[in-house]
Amino acid sequence: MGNILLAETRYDGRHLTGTDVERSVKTLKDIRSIFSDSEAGRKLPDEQVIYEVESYLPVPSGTLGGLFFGITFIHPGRVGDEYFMTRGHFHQIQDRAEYYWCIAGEGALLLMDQQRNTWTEKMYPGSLHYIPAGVAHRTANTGSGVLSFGACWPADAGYDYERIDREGFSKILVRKEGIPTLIDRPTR
Ligand code: PAN
Ligand code: ZN
Repeated sequence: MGNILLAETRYDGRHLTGTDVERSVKTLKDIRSIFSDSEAGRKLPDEQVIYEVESYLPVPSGTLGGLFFGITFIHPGRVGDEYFMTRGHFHQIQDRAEYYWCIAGEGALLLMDQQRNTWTEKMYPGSLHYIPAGVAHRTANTGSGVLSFGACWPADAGYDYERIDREGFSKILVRKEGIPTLIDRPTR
């Protein structure tokens, strides 16, 4: 191959591999409070894996003009009627957008703007999602297998998890008569 370098990090259409790939796992005990039905949450094991992320962060967090890349895998399941989902966040720097694309499984992308209007986009293999700047994002697995999706976002976007921990999304995604349905978040 002469002087053509081989990339050390690889994406085979399903997984990221290479020494620079970071992995994180979220179990129920890490995120129990994001689910509305706390009684149902208490009945499930602490170590229940909800989602895993493989990420490639080639520049330091905060680098202006840099890009991050990640694959998220959400396991199938529900806490009560609410589908397993990610914690969800606004970006710390509000005017930072992001791309998601669905690789496998079935799910929904929940989006919430600054006025707390919440809507969803269906995720299926091949679906592409542009998350506009200033919009909070969370994904839920509505299928019976693993939902996996890719993401690409600016390295300086940062994460504001606290606002979602404090205020939640205004709506939640639940299984109602077998169908994923967006309903107002019950007041606790
Ligand atoms: C994604 C998310 C990933 C996990 O890479 O970070 O799906 O979700 P939480 O970060 O909400 O736990 C992304 O949106 N990055 O900006
Ligand atoms: Zn994000």
